Amino acid sequence: MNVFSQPVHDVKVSRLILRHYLQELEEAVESDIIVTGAGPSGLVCAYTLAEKGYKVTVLDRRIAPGGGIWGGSMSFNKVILQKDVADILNQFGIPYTEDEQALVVSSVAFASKLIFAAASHPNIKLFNLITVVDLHSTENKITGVVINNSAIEMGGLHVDPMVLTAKAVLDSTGHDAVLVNLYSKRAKLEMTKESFMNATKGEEEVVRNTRMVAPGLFVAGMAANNVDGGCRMGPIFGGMLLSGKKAAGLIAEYIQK
Ligand code: 48F
Repeated sequence: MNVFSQPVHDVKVSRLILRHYLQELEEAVESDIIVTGAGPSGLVCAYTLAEKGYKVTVLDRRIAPGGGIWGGSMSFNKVILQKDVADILNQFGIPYTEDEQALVVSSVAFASKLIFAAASHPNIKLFNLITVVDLHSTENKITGVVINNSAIEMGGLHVDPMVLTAKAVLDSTGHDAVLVNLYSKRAKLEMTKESFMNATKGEEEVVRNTRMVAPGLFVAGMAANNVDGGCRMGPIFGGMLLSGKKAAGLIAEYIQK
């Protein structure tokens, strides 16, 4: 007697994957917001906008979204957050321990809860293994991104990319600030570059530096400190969460206008 009453043959596996993936990718050709970089700031921004009813596409070049969260500090898989963001941890169901007036969290629980919230939200399409290689522009506004498969990019193959469009685009690519750097190649933009490590300063600055860089192009997370010269910081994440929230508010305001 067979274990499975309805065996799934290889042909069906291939057909279902193609049908459902390509349907999602086709829907992502036009969204309200494209979030590039599924680290903490990007995931929180995407989720906050999705909760407001916006259609959000999240892209990450790596196989596993979550950015710099997973490894904790020097591979010790704990991260630290300020008590002020306990409500955000509660919102995502992330368990924490309070110690010395700060919150200690498992980096694995933190990353996976944020990813799950975004990946399972009906208003979010999340694609891994997709690299943003350029920006799309219409009438002096940023109106989308140019994408390619990460393996094609890594292999240096000459394969033309594809465009996804949106009303606004977020650069949450972390230290590299990829989208803002691409923008600055074509248009005049002062970039100060990230400063030395100082968590106390950097955590304040990352929220202050979260902003619209050019019409339709927003920056959050470490990318924001790279653009405006804020400090680098280690495995402390309150600023990243608040930066994502702030970016969501700014983007919603821009789209409504
Ligand atoms: O670096 P990352 O986690 O961004 P973040 O939200 O958070 C920073 C912290 O993790 C940490 C810190 C803590 O205080 O300082 O660094 O600013 O995640 C950035 C994501 O962007 C993806 C990358 O794979 C990562 O998951 N990414 C980078 N470049 C591209 C990209 C690209 N060109 N296309 C798509 N994704």
